[in-house]
Amino acid sequence: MRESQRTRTTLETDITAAVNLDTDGPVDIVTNLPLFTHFLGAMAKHGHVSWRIHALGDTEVDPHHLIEDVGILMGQVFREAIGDGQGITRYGQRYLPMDDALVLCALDISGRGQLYWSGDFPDRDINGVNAEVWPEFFKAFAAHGGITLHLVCQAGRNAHHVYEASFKALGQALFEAVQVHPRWDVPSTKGVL
Ligand SMILES: [Mn+2]
Repeated sequence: MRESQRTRTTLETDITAAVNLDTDGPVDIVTNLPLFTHFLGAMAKHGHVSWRIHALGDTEVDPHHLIEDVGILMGQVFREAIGDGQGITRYGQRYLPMDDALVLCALDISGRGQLYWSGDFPDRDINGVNAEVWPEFFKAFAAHGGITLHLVCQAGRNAHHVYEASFKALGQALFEAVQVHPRWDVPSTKGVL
């Protein structure tokens, strides 16, 4: 089984994150920001991966700390679970529609973590959470997961739909990228990711 777990406690957040890439469940996500819990649950459900995340953050200050730090920890356990990447597809992509929203996610488990965020992501609050925090999650996850991550908002007016579609698209693209082919070795001409 490709799995990993980590706990990280700072003065701003207290987080335990665990992943198992080789099973659909359990999915167990608890945070003190229900909207974020909802989005992470969608990512896990549609990613067919067992994510267990228990996270508390100082959201009374700003949801930013919680959202970024969960991204950091999820990236770290993902990278540990992938290991040397023996036999993985490496690339994954998904166009994810959700009513008016259409989001493209294309990613490469490259070892070089970087978010490329483009298109017309709505700049509107959802239930008091400012839209500027969402790219911070994806940026932290990409950086610490060693993932080249493109997210492109192709269409969408409703912020809830667009950002939920982004989490689902990431889940689905990751599912494709982590699939293992028994005949493949490490999918890099360099021999390492
Ligand atoms: Mn929703």
